[in-house]
This record gives sequence, structure tokens and C-alpha cells, in this order.
Amino acid sequence: MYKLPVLFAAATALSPFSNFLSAAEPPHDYPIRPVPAHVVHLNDVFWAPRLEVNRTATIPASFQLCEETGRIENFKVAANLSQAKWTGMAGFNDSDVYKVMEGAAYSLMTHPDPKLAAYMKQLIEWVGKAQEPDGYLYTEWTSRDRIAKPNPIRCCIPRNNKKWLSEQESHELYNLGHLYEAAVADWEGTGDPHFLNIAKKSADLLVATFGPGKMEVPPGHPEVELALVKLYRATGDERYLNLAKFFLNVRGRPSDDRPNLWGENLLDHRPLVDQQEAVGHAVRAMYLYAAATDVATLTEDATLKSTVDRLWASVFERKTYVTGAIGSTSSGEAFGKDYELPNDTAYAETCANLATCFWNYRMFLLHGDGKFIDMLERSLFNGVASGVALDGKTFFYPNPLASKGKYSRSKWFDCACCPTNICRFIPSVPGYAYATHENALYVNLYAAGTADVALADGKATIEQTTRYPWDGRIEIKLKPQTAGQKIAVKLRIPGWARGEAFASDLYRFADKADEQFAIEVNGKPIATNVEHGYATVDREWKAGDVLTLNLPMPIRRVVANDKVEADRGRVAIMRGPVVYCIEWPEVQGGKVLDLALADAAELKTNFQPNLLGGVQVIEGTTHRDAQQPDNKTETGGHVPFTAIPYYAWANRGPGEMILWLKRD
Ligand code: FUB
Ligand code: ZN
Repeated sequence: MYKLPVLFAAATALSPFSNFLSAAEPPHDYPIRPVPAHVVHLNDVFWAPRLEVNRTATIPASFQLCEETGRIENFKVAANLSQAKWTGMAGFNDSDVYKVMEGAAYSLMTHPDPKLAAYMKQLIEWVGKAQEPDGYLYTEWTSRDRIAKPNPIRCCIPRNNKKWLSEQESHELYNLGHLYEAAVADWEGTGDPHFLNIAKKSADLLVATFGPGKMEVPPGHPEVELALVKLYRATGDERYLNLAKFFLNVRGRPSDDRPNLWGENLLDHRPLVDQQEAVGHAVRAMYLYAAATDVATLTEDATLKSTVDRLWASVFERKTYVTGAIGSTSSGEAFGKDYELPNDTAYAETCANLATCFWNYRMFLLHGDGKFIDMLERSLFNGVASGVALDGKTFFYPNPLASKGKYSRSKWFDCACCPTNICRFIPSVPGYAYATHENALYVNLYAAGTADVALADGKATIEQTTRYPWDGRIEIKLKPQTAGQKIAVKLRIPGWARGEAFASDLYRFADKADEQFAIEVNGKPIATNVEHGYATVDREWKAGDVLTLNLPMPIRRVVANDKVEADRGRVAIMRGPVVYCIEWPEVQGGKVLDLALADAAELKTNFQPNLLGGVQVIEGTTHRDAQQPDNKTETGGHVPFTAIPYYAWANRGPGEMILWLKRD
């Protein structure tokens, strides 16, 4: 066990909320440290409004839906506090409650709210009462004699009347992962150990139950592994880290408890370290690879490290949409084959897209390369932001890249993983903005606001002024604690600002842009090289110094690697990190699917404050090259259009949408 932090403020779980500022540390850890979300205060044009909508609309609505759908009552049923019956389509309904609680815990860190705090206490009490005396916590099993409508397909009553053995379906461990993440978040915010103790009691049961010579079964749906790592960081109890490692190792290895492997979709077709490419269920894969990156780092496991490097290449070099979304097929909610990236049938589950950020952030902390943040940013502004409506009240489960007109967001789902993941993910975004290594300060996300950061030689306050992502000019004021403090500011120069459309050769720019990024200190140009995606300005700083980064944001045309059949002969539009689409309201007649864009067509951009919450649009003229079946829509000729950011589509009712236009 490593030495525990003396102060509560030194909580150490590795979420973007984790406070590394004064924590005692595990013996081995990431060389780069996150700056936790609650010390990063955004007042930018993009994320600050989303954080507010998440806090005031998404979290309250999700709690309400958890109540209306019986998810919260289920805890009371299990605790014998209610005479109702257990309801739900599957035992992982518990996880939805934990995920909203995690989001609420983050929200309370920055926005104290006595009513919400009291509600959380009440929920924690019910969760605690639903826990069996030995620490087992899974409301469906505990309420097994009071199930309203047993689900014939995903029945969660464990096989042979034995707990854990139906893990491939039951999600007993998956739920617990979300429980631990929520409990750590609550503890970080409140300092109250009550919820954390519930998590510890459960984790102690897992330690007693699973391991070599004990039960040798992997989690059906990875999640508990990365949560056990968080619990290890929060408590210093190495048994939790060891168990996370065991769960990673036992995957793909048959045992008496599980003689037949569960196969590819559950990432149980062969041992993790022998897995050559990303296959199977995309959300499961992201949670698993994120945990593997943690464990590889914390246990200095070189084989596991090369495993995650190899799998990263598989996902982001061959299986990712230009929006940063992954998991192209609905069949098994899974990755397709290499380059199999259909647009209108894209599954691209919101959970999978946001989970790429969990993994890419850890890969950045491990390797210090900006390409991981480039990917993270691509998902944030596109495949993640599209998952939730502008008002925060409806959600996409799949995020297709083209629509024939019938697709829209929903308030909720029987399987509500995506909305509840949004609840906890959005407040974590500020935590991706900065990171530190000794006296180096990584500036990863550009967003107006301030942050207090701790560096080896003292603290500093950083203030960004920018209209990013609509404008690439970023002004940074750095106020060190001590005048003359040396800080190496590492400015991420996104690939798109260096002629690379994507962090791999999956997509490339089809046009040229000459203007280079530029850096100034107090108005004087600075020449810097870009290394591993960063331009470093290493100097002594004093209050009042101004660092300016200018990232030119021309409108760019993007084409896909020729191996991506669905995008062959097609072109997409990008500006900065934002990918664009054309949606029905912007084209007369609403028909957009056969629009073609000529390489020579002039494109212009302007900001429209009253459209879709304020968006930078791109205007131009396309043409049609096919007769419309309705015989009414104009064929040929010029079709003026306004392209909107992809994330903002489907906020004005259903209709056609296209991202990859025919290219002329
Ligand atoms: O199985 C739990 C969650 O439900 C998964 O992460 C999602 O893909 C959905 O299947
Ligand atoms: Zn989901």
C-alpha cells in the first residue's frame, strides 16, 4: 500500500477530476499528470453552455427518468424498503443510477446545490441498504423473488443459482464499476466516506471471490477494471489494482468456472495480450483498453503497453469515422472490418464515442503525444457532441453520418447507457484541457477560461481568451506564483493545423492551405519546432506576459483513404476541429443526399449567432447529378447550401442529412 494523502484534497483517482496537486503517489504512474476538471473554469463559447445545460437539464431529467422507470425504486425493493416489484429490461439498470450520480457529484464540486446534495445522500443511503451483508450489490438478484416481468433473453438471475457465473449477460461487475466511479467522485467532492465505504465493501467481496485459484471469470462487460484502478488510487489498497490486473489477464483464458470462452463480441476470444486487432463490442473495447493502459502503466507491464499501442493503431488507423466515432455496425454494437465505415447505417454509439476519450487521454498521459489529444478533440466536437441535443434533453444512441430523414434523438432508452454517460462525461470535459509534467504545462484544449495548475517549481494561473472552435486565435496569460518562474508551455498544434486531416492516414486533406500557425510572446514572434504535436515555449514568466497562438482555420476539404468504400468519390468539409454536414433546412426542398460539391466551388464561412445556439456555418453552391424520384426536386443546376457543424444536426425535426458529399 502506498502512503496515503494526508489531506482529503489530495484524492487520487484518475478521472479528469482527480486531484494530483498534493497526493502521495503510487510507485509507478503516468509521467504526465492531469489537471482535474474542478480547477479548470471554462467561460468559453462551446463547453461552458454545455456544462450548464448538462447541470440544469440533463442531470435532473435523467434522475427523474431513473425514478419514473423504476431504476431508483429497484434499490428500495432490494433493500426491503418498498413493496413494489423490481422492474427493468436488464440488471444493468443499476448502472444508470450510478452514472447520473457520478455526474451529479462532479456538478456539486463546482456548483454547490443543497437540494441536489440532499438527494444524493438519500440515494447513497438506499444504495447502502440494497447491499447484501457480504458486500454483494446487484438489485435484480437481491430482488429475485419480486421481479415484475422476468426477461427471458437477458435474464439476470445467475446460472445454477450462483452469482457471477452469468457475467456475459448479467453485468454484475459492470454495475459495480459504475458504483465505484460514482463513489470515488462523491468522496472527492464531499470528503464524506460513506459512499466510498459501500464501494470498498463491494470491492473487498470481489477480492475475496475472484483471483487465481478462486473464481476465474472475466467481467462480461469491462468497466470494473478501470474503476478498481480508481478505487486503488483513492484508497491506496493494492489489492484493487491486482484484481484489475487479474481481470485483464483472465480474459480469453478458459477456466473450470467458464470452460467455454464467450467469443469475440465480448473480447473473450483470446488473451488480451494476444489480441491483434480491435474487434467486438466497441464500448466494451474502449473500457477495456482504457483499463489496460492504466494497469500497464501502474504495474510497468511492457507487454500490456505494446498491446494497447497495437490496438490503438487498429482502431484509429482503420476503424474510426471522420467524426471520431467508432463501432460501425449495429450487429453486436461492434467494430466492423478494417475500413468498413458505412455512413447511413453507422452505429457509432454515443457511449463508444465518448469512451474513446477515456482511452485517448490515458494514452496521452503515457506517451505525451498530441495525436491522442487530436483524436480526443475530434470526438469531443463531433461524435460526442452529436450525442446530445442542444437543449440537453434528447439523445442519440447511434450517431449516423447520413440520414434519409427518419432519424431523431430520443428522451430516453430502455437501455439508457448513452444519456447517463452524457450526464457524467460533459462535466469531465474541463479536465482534458491541461496536464503537467514537472515544469511543463500541456495546453491540450483551447477554450476560454482559467485554471490553477501546480508545477514542480510552484503554482500558476493560466487564462485563455479565445472563441475557439470558431476562431483559431488563442491568447494565454500565465500568472506564476513567483515572478520569473520557469514554465515550459506546451501548446498543442493540432494535426489539422499542420496539414494532417486526421491522426492517421484514414483521412487526408484534398486541398492546400498555406498559412502556418504562429506564436508570439508579448507581441514578438517566436520560432518553435513542433515535437510530438506540441510547440514548446520554455521561458521565465511574469504576471502580464501574453502568449498568443494563431491557428489558421481555413475551410478544408477532406477525403477518406481509398479503402473506405463508403466514402470513395466523396468529400467532407472541415474547419478547425469541426466536421460539417448539410441538413434539410438549409437546402430548398430539403433533399440533400445526392448533392455534389465541385473541388472548384467557392466556400465561405460566417458566424450565425441565432442559428443552433450560435454556429460558424459554411456556405457555397453544390449541384445535383441525379433526377430525384419525386420528379419535383430540381436536377442539375446550382444548389446553394449552408453547411452546419455535424454535431448540431437533428435539432430542428427529422429530415435528410449528409456529411460525405459526392465529389466533383
Ligand atoms: O451493456 C451495457 C451497455 O448497453 C453497453 O455499453 C452498450 O453498448 C449497451 O449495450
Ligand atoms: Zn450507450
